[in-house]
Amino acid sequence: MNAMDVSDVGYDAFLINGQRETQIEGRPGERVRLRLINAAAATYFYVQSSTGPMTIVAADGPAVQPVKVDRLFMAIAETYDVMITIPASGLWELRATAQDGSGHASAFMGEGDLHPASNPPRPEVYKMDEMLNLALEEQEDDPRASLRLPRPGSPYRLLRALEDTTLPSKLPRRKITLNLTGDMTRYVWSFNGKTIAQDPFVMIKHGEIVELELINDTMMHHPIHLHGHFFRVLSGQGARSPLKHTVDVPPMSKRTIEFEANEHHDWMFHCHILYHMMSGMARVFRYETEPGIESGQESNDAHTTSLGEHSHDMWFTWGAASVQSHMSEGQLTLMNARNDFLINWELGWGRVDDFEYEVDTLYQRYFNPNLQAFVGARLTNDPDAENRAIVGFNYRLPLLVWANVSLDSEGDARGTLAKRFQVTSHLGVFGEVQYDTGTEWEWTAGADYTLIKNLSLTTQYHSDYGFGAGVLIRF
Ligand SMILES: [Cu+2]
Repeated sequence: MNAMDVSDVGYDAFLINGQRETQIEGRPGERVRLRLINAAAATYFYVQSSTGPMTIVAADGPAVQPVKVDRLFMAIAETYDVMITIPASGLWELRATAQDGSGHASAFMGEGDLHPASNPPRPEVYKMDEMLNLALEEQEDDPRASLRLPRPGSPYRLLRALEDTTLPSKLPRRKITLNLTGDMTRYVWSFNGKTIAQDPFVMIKHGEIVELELINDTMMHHPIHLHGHFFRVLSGQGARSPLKHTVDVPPMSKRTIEFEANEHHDWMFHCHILYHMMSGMARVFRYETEPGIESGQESNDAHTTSLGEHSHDMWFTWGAASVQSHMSEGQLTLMNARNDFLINWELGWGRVDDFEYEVDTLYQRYFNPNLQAFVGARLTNDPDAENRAIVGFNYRLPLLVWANVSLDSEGDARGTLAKRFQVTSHLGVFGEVQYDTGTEWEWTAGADYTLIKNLSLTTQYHSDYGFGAGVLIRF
């Protein structure tokens, strides 16, 4: 997966009310109130209507002062009510385009000649400009600045509640900062670097105001959602700050929200990209025990007593294997947020008299994206080596060069430098050079071309096994 991917999951289709194309009731000339609900598991949408600007009249339920937008950026779990007028003649389109530009869903109104809606420009996945521009435009005095971008941000600065939403000033305040953290390569998402399993609870007290500062340290948007409370999104509307239950936090940006802690027990707080939530980007806001109120822990309500599937980091497996004319190499991994069980192999039969193998079976501890340490066994039939125990670490150097250093029970040391470079979205090149005090120098270099998600063509030169080609399978 590319580090700059816009979305995590590639989908075959996008749907409105279960269909790629749907017809909305409404007669020519009629004014229609549409309730847009982003019910996707992992997709932000840009919504545009060919009838012209849409008038937002409600956000996440509560009404807001009417405000017009040309293109509406909708985070997962957000809802907006918008007003549009169906023109006297013609077939008009409301289009929801996936943020990554991979497709759209359409709802049509009226009848006659088609007036299509448009897509925003596709994202430039290899450039940071888009994120940077959005972050900068959101700082402008003009609250519409970020909405004039071809790929606009959320319209929060335009959202104005109908009434004063100020919270009682006599209540005590608690300020909590949460950093949105994650590692797309490893696919672990968290708050403050910890998954919900590692750090489940944020303790709050009934009768206080909780101010939350959400700082996004990642390269993705995250739709952050709180159960059971409406929060005020503090984005320049003062006393009329809008009430929402979900807020988009753009890459390398921050949002401030506040709410009155007027409930009891436990409330889920999580990224609404469901794969992020399940990988750990979630917390439980837990009310401290109050006299006369059963605490969440003692309650019989299963919802509050147990973290359920969030109580442990999820395990998953993946692997990659090349089968080539001269050799095979690959890896099988069983992992959760911090732990890996790995089998790495390199088998060769080109240019050597006998089939050779080296297989590492390792337990690896993941400290951070730059550092992992491992211990395990190395099995080989190399005449210059024998089966042995090994211990070592991986360290990520600048320019994404990986260094791997290990020591083994026979007293040999090994150092490896490896680099992979993605030339285009399909073509990658890689190289690796290794020195072992026992078996000495070894190096390899090659290229692969991605055909489909699970299959690439690959070609590789190896200093022991020579040149060959074959396929690379990911599973
Ligand atoms: Cu997320």
